[in-house]
Amino acid sequence: MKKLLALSLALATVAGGVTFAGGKSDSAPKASEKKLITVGYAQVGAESDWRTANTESFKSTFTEANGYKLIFDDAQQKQENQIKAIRNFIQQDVDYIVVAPVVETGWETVLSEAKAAGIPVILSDRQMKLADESLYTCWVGGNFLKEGQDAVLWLNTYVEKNGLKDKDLNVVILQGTIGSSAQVGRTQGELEGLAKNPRYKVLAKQTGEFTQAKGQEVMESFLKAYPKIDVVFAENDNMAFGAIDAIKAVGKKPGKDIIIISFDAVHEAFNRMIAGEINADVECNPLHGPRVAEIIQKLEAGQAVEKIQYVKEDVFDTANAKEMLPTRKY
Ligand code: GYE
Repeated sequence: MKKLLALSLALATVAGGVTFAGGKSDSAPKASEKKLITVGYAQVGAESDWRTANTESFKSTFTEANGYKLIFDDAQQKQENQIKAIRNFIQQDVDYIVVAPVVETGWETVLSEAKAAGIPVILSDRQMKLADESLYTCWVGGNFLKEGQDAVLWLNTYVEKNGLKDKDLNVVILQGTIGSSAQVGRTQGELEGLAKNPRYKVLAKQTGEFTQAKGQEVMESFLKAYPKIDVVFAENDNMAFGAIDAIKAVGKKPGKDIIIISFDAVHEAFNRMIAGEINADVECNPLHGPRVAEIIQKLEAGQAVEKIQYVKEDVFDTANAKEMLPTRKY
């Protein structure tokens, strides 16, 4: 049998490189012999708990056992590094390029290069602003504008419930990386929502680069400049953690003297809500690895994919944090 198989295989090869498909157990390629799908992931950096969970989601999804070879690049929050990484992926002729773009603009040239090389580009997490939408296949991530709006809606309800309706409330905003779609959407949602109530006064907004250290630093300067701050919007949890330290350092109680509304809803933020230090947290789901894998599998099968795919997200607060924590995956 073996000899016969070998002979047919040789004939098939001579006949034109056709893969021999007879005799199931003998000839079917083993999982390890199948061609792996090579995916280059241009990641933003490692600036936050959210980002760590996102990286982990990609690394645990795009494994050899699952049929992938992942080339992972950490851009340390710099667009120029991401552009370099994408050029490297093109040079290595990867099958797919995935990008979580640091900022929204400035991608036309490098994406045109990927297009010319025939490599599909999938955007994940943050979006790009492009004149030519054909430069990427699709995008999957959170609805940042809605997140900003939801944060203000939560504040409106809180104000109503706690009899603060007739009080003027001074607000400061710790923004994410300026020009990132996560910052742009959240800030827009916050400002538009806050503008609807003349009792909300936005004292200042400044970037804390989505990091705990910078969030603390900016909050310290806000506390020095403004003696009465009532509400902080922190555009991610790590900046909220930094703000909490800054508030404690001036002898005030985070969550009580100053209302803190944050974004992401990572594990540690739930602990802080349980401790009463963060009042509310707008969820942003980082577990995009399996979502991107599903997109790639559809593309491999020649199926159409939706261009824009929003992930459903909730809002949590001190009232349900304890009950929800055990169900949280990041
Ligand atoms: O909120 C923040 C991270 O782009 C949604 O980036 C993401 C944001 C997330 O650094 O923690």
